[in-house]
Amino acid sequence: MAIEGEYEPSPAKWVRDQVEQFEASNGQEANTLPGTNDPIVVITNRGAKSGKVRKTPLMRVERDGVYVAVASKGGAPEHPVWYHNFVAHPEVELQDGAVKKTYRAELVEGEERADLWELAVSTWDTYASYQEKTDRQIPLFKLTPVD
Ligand code: F42
Repeated sequence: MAIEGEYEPSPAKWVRDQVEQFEASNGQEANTLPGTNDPIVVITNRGAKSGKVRKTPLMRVERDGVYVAVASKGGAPEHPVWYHNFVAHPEVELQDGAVKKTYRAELVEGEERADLWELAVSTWDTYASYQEKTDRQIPLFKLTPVD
């Protein structure tokens, strides 16, 4: 189901610009982390408190059609705000290139988390240094397609 309502762009300019260029080109431009060849996806989510539509670019971590959203926020001491949005409203939309689908986001723990963390770090090894920078355990959401 499409996530509709008032769209509130990110207050961070580089993030806002990335989403704007990604969407304007149907995912053909601005589809990597700026200055790198590392692919990103854009996840539309709903604000936990405001109910507004938010769009969050994240690194593309994928296996067999399942994606992983890594709440790293550059190794900051606190979770990114979108973490709370995903918990409150687990139905999200993920755009990978030109393809946009609905997914259910679920926090993973234990062995499943360990497996998906390995996938995340083998996809983008900077996540490992972000984990070293912070005392919190970086949360991982598994995103499974909703038919
Ligand atoms: N961040 C990651 O954590 N992991 C990644 O892999 C990642 C990759 C990435 C690639 C490209 C790129 O452009 C950005 C990338 N980022 C990555 C950064 C990511 O897109 C986010 O900007 C970052 O994680 C910070 O997330 P944030 O949700 O804390 O964003 C802040 C800047 C933000 O938008 N804050 C809003 C604000 O107005 O201050 C709040 C937005 C919001 O959702 N508010 C909620 C609401 O109800 O509307 C309140 C929710 C609540 O309950 O508190």
